[in-house]
Amino acid sequence: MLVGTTYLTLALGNIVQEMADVIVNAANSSLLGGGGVDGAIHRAGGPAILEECLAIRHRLGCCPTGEAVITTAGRLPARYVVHTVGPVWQGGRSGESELLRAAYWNSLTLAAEYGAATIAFPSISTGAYGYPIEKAAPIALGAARDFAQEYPSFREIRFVLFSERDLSAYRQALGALLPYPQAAPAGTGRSANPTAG
Ligand code: AR6
Repeated sequence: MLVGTTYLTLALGNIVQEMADVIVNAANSSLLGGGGVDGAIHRAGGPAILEECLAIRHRLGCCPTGEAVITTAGRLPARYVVHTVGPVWQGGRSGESELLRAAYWNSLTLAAEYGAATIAFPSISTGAYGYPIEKAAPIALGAARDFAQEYPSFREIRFVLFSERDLSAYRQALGALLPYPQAAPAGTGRSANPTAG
């Protein structure tokens, strides 16, 4: 889907192999590494990434849920890794959706500040953190669409899914996503953008 000047795309693959200015890590608050995406990024990227994470911890402390920090990408093909912390799924009534959206939004903001034109996300929170992928996919794609609508920073925002099942959940969510703002009905002369008044 094209939103403004940004393509929102889906791919099946391993995030560590993505050619993009920025890849995003599904990290935890400690920034010390872990399993899943986090383990794969630190293994493939080498020790430079952890060293930079340690320096960030030293300077700023832990990374709260919903926020993001940035390091270089060590041996990975990307230029930078944005490390963000998604929420642990607790049933959906503990602010999980807002925190998940914030994780995407803050990652995009930080990557844009570093001049990235392409960014690749894994499906944050839907592994060890247990967020149901059918609920997470519309939030991920909605955040990307809204960011692309507001800022022309990215040429491509890519979602890299690790299984056919995950890809199909994102495909379904992308199909249901409305381009934003919607085209104004012919002849009304009014914008259908709800925030445009
Ligand atoms: N490339 C793309 N997607 C992947 C990859 C990969 N190499 N590996 C797994 N996935 P998770 P979370 C998918 O658990 O839920 C870590 O221990 C996976 O199938 O990596 O945010 C951290 O240190 C799933 O759909 O991240 C944290 O403690 C999605 O990526 C905690 O896990 C996210 O799975 C974060 O949990």
